[in-house]
Amino acid sequence: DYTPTPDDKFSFGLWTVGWEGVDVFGPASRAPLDPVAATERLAEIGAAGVTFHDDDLVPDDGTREAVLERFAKAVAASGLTVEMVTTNLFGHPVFKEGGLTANNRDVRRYALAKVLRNVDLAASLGAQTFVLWGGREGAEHGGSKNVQAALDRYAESLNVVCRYVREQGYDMRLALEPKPNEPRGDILLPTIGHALALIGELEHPEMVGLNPEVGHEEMAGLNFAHGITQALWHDKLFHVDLNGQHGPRFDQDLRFGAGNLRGAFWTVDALLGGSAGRAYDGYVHFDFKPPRVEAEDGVWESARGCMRNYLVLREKVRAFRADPAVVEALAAAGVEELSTPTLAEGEPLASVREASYDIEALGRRSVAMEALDQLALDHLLGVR
Ligand code: GLT
Ligand code: MN
Ligand code: MN
Ligand code: MN
Repeated sequence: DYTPTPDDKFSFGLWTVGWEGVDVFGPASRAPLDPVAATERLAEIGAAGVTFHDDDLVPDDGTREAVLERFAKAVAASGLTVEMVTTNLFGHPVFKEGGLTANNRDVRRYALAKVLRNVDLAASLGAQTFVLWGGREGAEHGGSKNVQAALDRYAESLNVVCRYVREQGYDMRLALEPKPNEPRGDILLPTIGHALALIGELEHPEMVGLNPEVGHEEMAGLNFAHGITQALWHDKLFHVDLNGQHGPRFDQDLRFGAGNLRGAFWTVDALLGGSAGRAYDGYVHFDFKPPRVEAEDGVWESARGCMRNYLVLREKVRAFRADPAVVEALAAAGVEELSTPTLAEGEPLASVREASYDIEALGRRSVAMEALDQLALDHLLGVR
C-alpha cells in the first residue's frame, strides 16, 4: 500500500517542509515551522532521515547551544537519523558575490570558517555526508570573475575541508551539488560533469562526490538518469536530491514525480542500478518546495506525495525489469551486446582494421527500440 518504512531510507531537509513560501514577488504565505515539530512529523509520515543547513536550525548567537540540545533530543526521540548537514553560503548579503569563490578574501575566509564550524556540528550529530551547494559561486557579468582563479579557490577550500575532516578523524564525505543558474546568472560547476571534473583535481578525490538534484540538471535540459548513472560509474553518487521540474525554466522544486514523470521513472531505474549496473545505496533525499499556494495541510500532503511516488515508481520499475517481454525486447534491441568489449582480449588491431564490414546491411538493421520504450510506457501508464 505504498507506506514508507525506515528501510526505504527517505529523508527530508528542514528547509523543504519548512519553506514559508517567500519568493521574488511576495513574502511568506505560511507561518514558520518549528524544527522539532517538523522532525516529529517527518518521523510520523515514515521518513528515516532529516537534514538541515546551519541557518535553518542554529542561530549564530547565544541561543545556539540550547537550540541544538533541544533538537538533538527530539531527533533521538523520533528515531530519525541526521544523515546530512549543509552550510548556508547563499542567504546573507555577505555572500552576494560568492562564498568560497568570492572576489573578496575576507568573505572567502568567513565562508570557510562557517563551513568548518558546521563540519564539527555535522560530526557531533553523526552525519556522514556534508553537502556543498554553491548557489552564489558565479557571476552575472562577463569579466567580473576570473574563472580559473575561482576554480583554484574552490579546490583550495575543498582541500582544506578534507584535510580538516581527516585530522579530526571524522567519518564524513563531502558532496558537491551542481546547478546551472539561479540565484547567480551563471553558477560555477553548473552540471554533474563539471563537478566530476573538478573532483579529479583535488588532493583527496576519494572523499568528495556529488549530490545531484533532478531539477538542476533538467533546468539545463539534461537527462538526470544519465547524469546520476555516470556519477555511479565514477563511484561518486554520495547523495541525491529528488524533486520535480517541467523542463528548462526557473527551479521549481516540485514534489518528486510531479513535472517530468517519465524522467522520474528512469531516475528510479537508475538508482536501482538499471540493467544490472551499480545501484545507489544512500539516503533517498527529497529537496522540494511545497507550492506557495498550499497551507500547512498541503505541505504534508506534498511530502507524503514524494515518498508515495517513489514507492509506486519503484514497484513499476521492478515490474518492468522482471517482465519477460521486456527481457526479450532488451535482447532484440541489442542492449546486452554493449557489454561485450569492442576488441577481444589480446586481439591484434589488424584484425579489426582489416575485417570486412557490410555497412549497408548494418545500416538497415532493426534496433527495435520503440517496442522496448513502449513497454516501459505501458508499465508507467499502468496498463501492463
Ligand atoms: C538550497 C538549494 C538546494 C540545496 C540546498 C543544500 S540549499 O535550498 O536550493 O538545492 O540542495 O545546500
Ligand atoms: Mn532545486
Ligand atoms: Mn534548490
Ligand atoms: Mn538541492
